[in-house]
Amino acid sequence: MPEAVKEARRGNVLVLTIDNPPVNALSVEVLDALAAAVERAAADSAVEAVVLTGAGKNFIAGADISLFPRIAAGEMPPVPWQQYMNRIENCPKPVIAAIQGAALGGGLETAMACHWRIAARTAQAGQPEVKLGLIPGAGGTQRLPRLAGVEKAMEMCSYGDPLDAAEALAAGIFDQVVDGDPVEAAVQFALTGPAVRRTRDLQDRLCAPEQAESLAEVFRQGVHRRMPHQKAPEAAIEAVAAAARLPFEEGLAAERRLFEQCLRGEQSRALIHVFFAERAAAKAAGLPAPRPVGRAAVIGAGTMGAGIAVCFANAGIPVMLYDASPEALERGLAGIRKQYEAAVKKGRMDEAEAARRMERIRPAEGLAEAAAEADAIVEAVFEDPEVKREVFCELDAAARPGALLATNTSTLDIDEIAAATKRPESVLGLHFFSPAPVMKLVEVVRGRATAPEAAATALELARRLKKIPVLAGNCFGFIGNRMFLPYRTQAVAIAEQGGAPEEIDAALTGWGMAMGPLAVGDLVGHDVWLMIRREALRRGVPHIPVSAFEDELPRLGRLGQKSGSGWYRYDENRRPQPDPELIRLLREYAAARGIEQRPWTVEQIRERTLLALVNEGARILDEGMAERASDIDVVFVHGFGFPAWRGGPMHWAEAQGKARVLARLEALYDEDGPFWKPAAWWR
Ligand code: 3H9
Repeated sequence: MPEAVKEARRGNVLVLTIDNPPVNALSVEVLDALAAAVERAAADSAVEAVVLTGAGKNFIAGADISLFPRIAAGEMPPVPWQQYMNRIENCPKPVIAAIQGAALGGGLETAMACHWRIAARTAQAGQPEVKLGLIPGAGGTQRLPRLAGVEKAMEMCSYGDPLDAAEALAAGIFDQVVDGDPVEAAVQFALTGPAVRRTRDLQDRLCAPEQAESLAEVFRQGVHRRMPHQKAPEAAIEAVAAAARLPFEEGLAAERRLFEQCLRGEQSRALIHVFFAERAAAKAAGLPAPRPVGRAAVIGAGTMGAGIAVCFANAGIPVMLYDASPEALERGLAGIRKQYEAAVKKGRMDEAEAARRMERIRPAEGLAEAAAEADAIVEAVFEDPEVKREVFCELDAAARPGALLATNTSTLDIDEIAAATKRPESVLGLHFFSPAPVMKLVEVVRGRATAPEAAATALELARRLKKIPVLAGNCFGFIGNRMFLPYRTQAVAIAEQGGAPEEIDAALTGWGMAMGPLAVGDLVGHDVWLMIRREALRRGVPHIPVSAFEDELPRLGRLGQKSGSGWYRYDENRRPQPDPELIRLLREYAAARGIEQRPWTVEQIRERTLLALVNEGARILDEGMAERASDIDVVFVHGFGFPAWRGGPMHWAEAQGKARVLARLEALYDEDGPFWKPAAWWR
């Protein structure tokens, strides 16, 4: 086995390089080797200083995340993370961190246990543990406030967002940022005979305990808003506040206690599951190498098409944009220009960068002109099968052989669309979510004839667009919308049976969903839902009731937010208000059809909607329409506002116990009929 920590001498300076691909994560072996190497250097009279760095692109991406579930499950003993850091910090000779790329989590903690930090411009410093449901556990909550002050440390540890090199320098975390090789700079610095400056001994950036407590209160309110229901952010705030109140070693003890609590909690198990699920989703076994994509085209310049063009431009891929209506094309381009202007105003990019990106998006006068040079073409025209088939017929005539022909449909049959071409092997679905530049999820939908090479090209392309791709089979609604339909069907059914819309939605947002299912209906628009339901019925999707109260809404002019009313009434700021008129219509509808009215508890609302959701997920797995249960979790976390801290619907269901879910589905089946027929997956 290659050595995890390599040693090299530069005169009297010992350079230690952590070499644990792909990201130098801190395994127990790495930590053992590192601490031992530092201690050997301390005892070696020929060594005057130590430089510590990482091999490859990153310094250290943190503790090896795969250890946490094993420790929590009692499969391995806890790792004395803090002690390893103390062993580095207690070296009597100066230890200098030379940082490139990511110094995240345990990586930043290692850097802070060193006596000095010299970083490249590419470096990033962050304590992202809260995103895994954890807090820093290797002394970060105590050392960071000593370098950057309590406020900055609370911000970094509770929100988890990393700083770039310039920000980390300004915050006092890095001592120097250099343009060249940070190792070279660190060696030169070591030769100047720097002091041994232990972070634990620094006091001047700490504030009074009372001030730390008021800061903590402000941050608690912030995380309640931005990360509701999550426990780790509050624990992180408490641990950082302890740094201002307690001596260093007692602060470490407080951190240990809070870290342990988080590690044993369900939220960290769920968030770590999502971390690995995201990375697994982008991989599929047995696919050949992807084809290169140098140029792209987008057909349709509406909200989706324009958004997808922006994704290409942001990733550095030149893209032609075409719309059959010149006005729509002009509107699309104007909207894109506005987006970039707004990004410049907010300081998210400079003017030159915005101009470069805008320059990559070229309007095309005809579809053939747009398609001719493209290696990948995404169609995003109106969701009408006839229109789409026409577009694909034209694309077939115009596109280069081998070009990827993708449709952004969310509900139509990929095979029907592919049949409009003589090259169905090149056709697949690339289902982006709205707003396309923001939403990370892309469903890559394989039709019956889609060639493995086309799927591989689409996966790689999505990764280049910085998306999280998930492979799906060609069934109605693919993974996400297919599961969302029965979930919403249940929400509507509960409303028809006496539930108040605001109570139904609150039951689910209170559980962690970003939006309630009925409010989502108003957001998407009831004309659109009606179309989706009609398509579902046309395609013979089982257990979708042929009529529902929601179908009445478009006829009543209640299209949702865009018309000012739907399940709710909306004020000019699109804030929802319960609507007595809606309730009257709803109860009338139920009375006319003899639908029995009953009271609904929060628990019953949650059980019915969530079991409908996960049972459909299980059917998708039965049919092989998703590769793995964790892919479904990724779809819901990144496309449908499912709380990541519950791990996604299938993780959540498995955490309840498959047998328990099955028993509840069987009970509902007996009570309420075939809608609840349990999928085989539960057995
Ligand atoms: C922590 O440090 C707690 C501390 O307080 C310590 C005391 C308790 N461990 O993302 P990528 C794998 S918690 C294990 O595609 P990129 C990843 O699974 C940790 N594996 O690359 C993937 O494997 P595969 C705090 C890890 O270039 C491969 O590396 N740190 C870890 O797009 C490539 O990953 C974090 O939360 C890890 N720590 O992005 C940082 N990190 O190829 C987590 C990555 O088999 N990491 N892998 O699928 C990241 O944010 C990104 O990986 C990074 C690189 C930005 C570094």
